[in-house]
Amino acid sequence: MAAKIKSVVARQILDSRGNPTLEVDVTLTNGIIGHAAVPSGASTGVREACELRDGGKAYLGKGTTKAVKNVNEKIAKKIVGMEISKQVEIDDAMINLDGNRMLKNKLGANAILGVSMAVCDAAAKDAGIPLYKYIAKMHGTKQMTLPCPMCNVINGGAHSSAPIDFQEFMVAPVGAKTFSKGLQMVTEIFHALKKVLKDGGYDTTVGDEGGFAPGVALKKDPKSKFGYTIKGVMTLEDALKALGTATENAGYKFGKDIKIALDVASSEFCDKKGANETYTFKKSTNKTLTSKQLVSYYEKLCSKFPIFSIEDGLDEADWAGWKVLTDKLGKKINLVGDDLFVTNPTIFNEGIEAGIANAILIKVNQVGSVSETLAAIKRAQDEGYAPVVSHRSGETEDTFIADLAVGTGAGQIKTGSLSRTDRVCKYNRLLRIEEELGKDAIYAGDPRK
Ligand code: 2PG
Ligand code: MG
Repeated sequence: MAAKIKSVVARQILDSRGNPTLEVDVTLTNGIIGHAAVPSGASTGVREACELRDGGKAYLGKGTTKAVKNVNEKIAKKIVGMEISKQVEIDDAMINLDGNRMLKNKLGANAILGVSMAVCDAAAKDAGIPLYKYIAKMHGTKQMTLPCPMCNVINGGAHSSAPIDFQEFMVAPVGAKTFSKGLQMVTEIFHALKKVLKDGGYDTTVGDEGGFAPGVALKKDPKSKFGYTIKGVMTLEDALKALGTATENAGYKFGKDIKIALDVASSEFCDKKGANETYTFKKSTNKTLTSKQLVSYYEKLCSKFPIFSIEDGLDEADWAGWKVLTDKLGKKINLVGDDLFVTNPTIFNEGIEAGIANAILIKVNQVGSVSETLAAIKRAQDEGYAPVVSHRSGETEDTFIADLAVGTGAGQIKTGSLSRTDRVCKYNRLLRIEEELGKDAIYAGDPRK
């Protein structure tokens, strides 16, 4: 018989942006301890489950001591004594205690999620198997795979000060034979890109997810009182060209070995929501486009560059625009709903009914529990939508999502660039899983094959 929960303890820690978050230890009657830490977003969907923050002065209002207290007092009282293998029952007990399944705003989705992931970790340890295998068992996965990584090497939008409105420019090693070879390819491209940017006069500081955040290119000018003048400003298409140059310089074929995924995160620059949406490139040209014009722009970009995936191409409320986008590009391109679906099985069902998008981003903290996350992935897999497991821009050293991607056989993961430990730790965990699986380590490869 599976062990029971003996104690649940949360504490406040810091995330990769220096904001508080919480981590949770779940201790079992047999002494096993499960552990988890909670991520946090910047470009959040309006229908995401609620992240409970303290408000007030400390930590600029972002403290999580109320969420910590909710775990240590209310949640612990409710779930101590429950059998650790009952993930769905434990998650449901917490959700019912909160009373709001969609928002989880009483206890906080961050409080519930921390416990839910720590429960999953403890249950895997209690079962004596690695986390990804435990998740595979719970999920009924027929074929575990090492996911194709989408590595965010240029950070724009809300994640950096770069004058580029799109949030993420990702390289994906679709032509690699194994995960580790793919990781090597994108890592070499990351370093080649640094040189391309430096040679172009751009600085090579990085944004929130460890990708470069190029702004203005400078050239030496002895006549200027600063010693430099501006040579150019990085545009969206410059960024895409730089990815191509870096790929070729690293010795790989752009469009064959490597393809591009974009997270436009368009809700961040949608001016008018609800009907007749317009979008203004506020960080760059200030140009305003209608949904239809933006869709035409994507068609143009896809004909010029090897783009295989576009996330949040239109605003979360612009469902009419999403229908146009899906009809125009859905056969050729992965159209990923992030803010659109917020990993919520109910909202996702509405989207499936409406025939919009063909892929869903999976973020554990958008919905706030492991069992609901697995339900969203299952629904996607049953409906032929591609699930893309994802980190948040605020991350910790927790690597749960690497195991989640392998265990569910999702096929794709996006977890940032090839720098900063909060990003790289997920890739490193995938390398260890690949080694552990040995000849059974199947690389998912090209998501559109
Ligand atoms: C996204 C994510 C992760 P954030 O929009 O997909 O890259 O960003 O966590 O800020 O929502
Ligand atoms: Mg996104």
